[in-house]
This record gives sequence, C-alpha cells and structure tokens, in this order.
Amino acid sequence: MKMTGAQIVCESLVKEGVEVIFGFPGGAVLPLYDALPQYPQLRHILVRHEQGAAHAADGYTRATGKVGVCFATSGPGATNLVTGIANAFLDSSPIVAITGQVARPFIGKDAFQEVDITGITVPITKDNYLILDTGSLARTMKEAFYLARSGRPGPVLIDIPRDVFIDQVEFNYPTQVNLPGYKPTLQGHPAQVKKAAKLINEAQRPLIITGQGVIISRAGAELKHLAETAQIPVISTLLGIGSFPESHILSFGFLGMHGMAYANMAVGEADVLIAIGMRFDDRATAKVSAFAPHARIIHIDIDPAEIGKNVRVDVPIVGDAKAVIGALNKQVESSEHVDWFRQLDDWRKQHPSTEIRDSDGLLPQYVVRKIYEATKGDAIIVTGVGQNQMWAAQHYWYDKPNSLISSGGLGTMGFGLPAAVGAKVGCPERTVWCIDGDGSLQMTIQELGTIAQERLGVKIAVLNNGYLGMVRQWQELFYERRYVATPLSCPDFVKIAEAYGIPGLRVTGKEEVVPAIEQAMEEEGPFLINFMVEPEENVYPMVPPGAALTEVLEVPKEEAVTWPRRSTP
Ligand SMILES: Cc1ncc(C[n+]2csc(CCOP(=O)(O)OP(=O)(O)O)c2C)c(N)n1
Ligand SMILES: [Mg+2]
Repeated sequence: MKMTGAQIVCESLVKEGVEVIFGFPGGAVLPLYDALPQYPQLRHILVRHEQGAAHAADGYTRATGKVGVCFATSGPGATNLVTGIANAFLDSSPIVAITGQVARPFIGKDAFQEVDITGITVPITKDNYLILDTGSLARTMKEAFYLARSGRPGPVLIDIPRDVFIDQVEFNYPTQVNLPGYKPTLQGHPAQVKKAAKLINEAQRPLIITGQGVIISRAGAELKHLAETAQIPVISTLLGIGSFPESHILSFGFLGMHGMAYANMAVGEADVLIAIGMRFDDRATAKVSAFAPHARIIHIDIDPAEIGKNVRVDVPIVGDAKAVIGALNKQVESSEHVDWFRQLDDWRKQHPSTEIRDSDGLLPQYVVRKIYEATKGDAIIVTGVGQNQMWAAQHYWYDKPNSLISSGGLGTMGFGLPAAVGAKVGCPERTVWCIDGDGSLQMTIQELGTIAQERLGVKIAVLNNGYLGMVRQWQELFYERRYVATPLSCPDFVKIAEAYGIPGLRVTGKEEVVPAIEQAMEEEGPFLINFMVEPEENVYPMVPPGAALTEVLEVPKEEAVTWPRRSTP
C-alpha cells in the first residue's frame, strides 16, 4: 500500500510499540504533525522547548525501559535537541529523535532553518541518518529502534526532509534488520567467565561495583544471587543506584566524588573488584592512578570500547550483564568473608557519610529525608544537577531499579523538570518527585507549561539555596570563598507555578517541611514546594578534584550529629 513519508513514520512508530512522542512543531515537520491525528494511539506531548523533548524522552525511557521518542523541526528545533541527545548518549539512554529538514532541493543552500544536524550529532548519537530516498524510510525507522535499544543503548537521530514526508511510496515494514557490522556480544566468553569465577572464588576481599548496565539489562536477580552466594559486598555507581536494593545487608552505598566514604575505602582495600555495567567515569574513580590499588579487576560490559578505556582491567568480559552474571553464578562457590565485612562495618561506623550538621535551620538533606519518609521510599526521584542531585542520591534510599533518574555523564542542569515530565507520562501510577536546584530549575522552568497543559501530577521540591550551590561549594573550598557568578536571584517560584495554574508553597522553617510534603502528596495534580534551605550548606563526603578516592572530606566532626542511615538490617 502506498503511503506518505509522514504516514510511514507514524506507522513505524506504532509497529515499534511507541505510545508517546515528546515534541515541538515547525515548518519542516508540519506534514508529519498533520498526519498525527490519523494515529490516535500515538500521544503527542507538546513541550515548551525542544531540549525538554529530548530530556522527557530520556526520563521516559529511564522510568519505563521503553524507547523514548522526540520530534523537532529543522534548524533551531534540531539544535535545541542537541544537549538532550548528548545527555542521552553519555547515559546510554535509548531515544529516537526525528527532526524535520529542509526539502531535498534546498539542502546545502543555507535555506531557511537549514542546519546540518546529522553532522552536528555524529559524536553524540549511536548512529544518525539523513533520509534522501523515501523508499529507505521504513527500513531506517526499523534500524533506528533496533540500534537505540540493543547492545549498549543510546540515541539515534533520523533527519527527514520536508518533501520526503509528502512523497508517496509503497510501505513495507521490515521484520528484521540487516546490519552486518553491528552484532552486540551478549554471552561472555566462557574462558573469561571461568577466569573471573576463579578469581572470585579465591578472593579474600571481593567487592562488586554495580552500574546502570545492570538496570538496563534487568540483571538485578542475578546480581543478588551472585552477591548472596559468595557473600560479596555491593556498592554502586551514581547511575547504578537501585540496581541492588540499598536496604540489603550486603549494600554499602555508592562510590565516587560524593559517594560514601566507606564505599570508597572498600575500593581502596578490595583484592578483587567485579565491575558490572559501569564505565569507570572519573567522578566515580577519582584519581585513576590511585584507583583500587590492591585489586584485580573483572570488568563486565556490553560495550567493548569501555574495556580498558579508563582503568587497567585484568579480566575483561564483553557481554550482557544478565547473561554474564548468570554464567558466573554457575561457577561461583558459596563463601563468607567475615573479616572483610567486619572491616566494612567498622569503616561505616567511623565514617557514616550521610550524617548531617546539627542545625535548627532548614537543611536540604532533611527535606530529602522527609520526602523519603512520606513516599515510603517508593517514588521515582528525578533530580537537577549540583548539590540537590547529590543530596537526592545520598539521603533518599533506593531499593528498586529505575527509581533515581539523574543526569550522570553530562551533568546537565535543566534535566530535572523535563525528565520528570517523561517519567510521569511513562509511569502515571507512580509518585514522581523532581528534586531540583534553583539554578537548574531556571534552565527549563518553562516545562511547567507542559506539566500544566497535560495535568501531570509531578511534585517539585526546589532546594532553593540562592546559589549555583555546587560551584559555590568549589569556590568555598578551593577558591578561598570567592563567590564569582554563583549568587543567583530567583523569581518567586510559587507565584510562577501559580501563573501556570500549579499550586505551591514556600517553606522557610524545619517544622513546615512535613505538612508541606503531605499537602503536595494529597494534591492529585502537580505541586511545587520552594524550600528556602541553608544557603551555604555543603555536600559531604567529598573527594576533592585530583585526589584519590580514599582522600575524603567529611562533615567537620564538631558539627556532625549522628543521624544514621535507615537502620541496617
Ligand atoms: C548546563 C550546565 N551549565 C553549567 C553547569 C555547571 N554546574 C554544575 S552544578 C551547578 C550549580 C547548580 O546550581 P543549582 O541548580 O541551584 O543546584 P545546587 O548545586 O545549588 O543544588 C553548575 C552551574 C552544568 N552542570 N550544566
Ligand atoms: Mg542552588
């Protein structure tokens, strides 16, 4: 049957099981938008800025595990997607971005709203396409979805000239893809798996680092089996939070610049490190030359390019986390590491890492803990970037995968609100809290319009410290408190929300925190709370830039009160 290019795009989306598109129209994509009403099964969500469309697609995929889709027009529409695509690329989020392009006869002529978006996005997409032959459109759609979700997931962009949307060709959706150069390895090499199992069985101080790959591969059960059988403590990366229940007796927090001191110390003393679905980001390893000095490293990852990229690896295993851990589990013997656990427990007692300053003021960490209590740990938490992000990671405890959604690799301020839109659209039955910074929120605050128009019950907690707090913290600690360009004025966020038809509250005192959160939760729709938190509160622990993972700054002892993590079982 003959169809227009626009219909082919929509038919393909339906065939791929897509239910939601985040987008923003314009001239080059008008024919695509004009076809949408023929496909009522495709819900289009109008964002307020294309960056929001890409972040929403990203948040959607992280909350649901399904591919996120966004639309934008040519030129500025397409370039506005770029930050969101780069964010998805660095965090391995499968999104498919469809951009309009000027009509084929105008390409290369600096036509109105022409930009070479495939050129621009080469280094930040898994692959991208410019469609010059309408006959290749259906096959390209199929490939794009396959590429986005298979192997190490990532963003794929398809740039479609306006006249291709209008062109009519025969529509046949392929049942298979044929990509000879692209065959992700799923099963780990048996000889490598055997070597790894031997190392694990002989280890005295083994340690698992679990990353986002374990979440993507849905390998939580296999991981638990491995850790429990061989009695191996588990720490996670920032994006790996939730891949292993944080309340589990074998869980020892997350590592890195703002990770738990005891998790970092464990890396410093481990003799065998089993790193799964993580990529040794420099925020996780700190000074690479001092990373895991006593450990033989087993690195399991689906992307061969990650092996040996940042740290030396003794036993590389390329494969899917679920398959490889499953294979390991057949060879790993049950074990105990009593002394090792005693050591870890001692470190945790000496360096509780999530203690809070003794203060009558409104501390941001306190706010996060009260959100944790009010939601019983069962919400999806989406964060901005900066201190707010680290407090959300440290002071909320995550027992389930896909429950902390945060910009890791790119550290994109402005990610929070639109990603929360995506998460809530994907999981309408879940409670979604966006814990954001006053700076981050102002980067994409216009998405309040999307939340209002779609009546999305996103709860927003602004940790308003009046600063670009994380940068201020660096200035305080490493630039002798010269606060250049970090004090930040804000609009009245409650009034802004109100202008969008979203109710809100301003909270200035500790005692108002719980009632405000309760009110937000009672409200069916969206709600914003502007928490006026202590302006110069710092995130601890902190590994200063350039230092080794174990050289940790902690809350100054005289100020600390022991406010322990939820009691360890
Ligand atoms: C788009 C972008 N620009 C700049 C930065 C650098 N940066 C990292 S954290 C931060 C401060 C964030 O301020 P805010 O959102 O208020 O969060 P806070 O640290 O105060 O909680 C800045 C400027 C960034 N990560 N992203
Ligand atoms: Mg701030």
